[in-house]
Amino acid sequence: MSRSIVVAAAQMGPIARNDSRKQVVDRLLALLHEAHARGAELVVFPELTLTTFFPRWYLTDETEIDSFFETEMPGQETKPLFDEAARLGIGFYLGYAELVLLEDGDKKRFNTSILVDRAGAIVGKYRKIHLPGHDRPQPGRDAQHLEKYFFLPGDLGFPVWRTMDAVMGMCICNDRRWAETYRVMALKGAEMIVLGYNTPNDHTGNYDFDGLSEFHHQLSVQAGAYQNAMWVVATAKAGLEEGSQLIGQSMIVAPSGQIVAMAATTADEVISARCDLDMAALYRRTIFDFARHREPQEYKLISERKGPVPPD
Ligand code: CDT
Repeated sequence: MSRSIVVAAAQMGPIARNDSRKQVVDRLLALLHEAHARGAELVVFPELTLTTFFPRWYLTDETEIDSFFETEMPGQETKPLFDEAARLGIGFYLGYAELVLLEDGDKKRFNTSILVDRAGAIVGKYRKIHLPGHDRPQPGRDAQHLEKYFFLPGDLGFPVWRTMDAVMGMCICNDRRWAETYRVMALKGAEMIVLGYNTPNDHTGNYDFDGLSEFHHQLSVQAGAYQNAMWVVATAKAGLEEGSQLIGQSMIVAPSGQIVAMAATTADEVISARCDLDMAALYRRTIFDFARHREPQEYKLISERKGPVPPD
């Protein structure tokens, strides 16, 4: 008998700087209910779901910066989402800004996601490894991208979990563009990767690139899914947010690399699909039978070298 899971990507339209957590969580609850009506067992929310995409601004006031972060999960404002999802028996992925308060009074900040099972228990946490952008404001840019300023690189690796009758992994936004993200989790047996993203369509500042933002998003996710024989569910925060246009195109991609569902708007929108998890096994028994065909002794540079060193 084949194993399958009905998954929904709960895309969100823009969140304003002054929107309260309660306003956002109310929207998440509405999306959760729609996903439930479609029979979803797992709902994937975006990256930094609970606030506007604040890394576009160079903020220096500590109290203001902290206001975008969560010190506990669930906290008072997010608890209704956990409770309702558990009542409906739906698991979910949620991205948020995580503030870790250390005993010596110091702070660590991460761009984080959690995976919650159908009983409402957090089964896993991931902290974004590939942080794009800069660690200081760039002159001449309308919108900054200061993830390296606000966040530390993730320190939890790329774990995977056996949950909801599948082997699942997580990543966040820019991670989806890096081949290593998928391959490391594929080597741990992941059958499905879930991720959220905020992708401004001016993110390189080069108009020739930026016109291809949606294409590069599709290319990255479809290649990751196909080359690693896994399902990938990618959910956007989209639309015109505080003057920055974020791409939509939330999508569910099969191990064949085919897009089986895609959002048609840049607003709050649920898409869903029944994902046959054994399809991953089929591709892994054939073209991507890693144990038979990979030649890892030839790949050592990938983990030893960070940037390219061309010959003299
Ligand atoms: N959030 C995030 O990682 N966004 C990046 C675009 C910005 S790169 C300066 C992405 O890869 O989609």
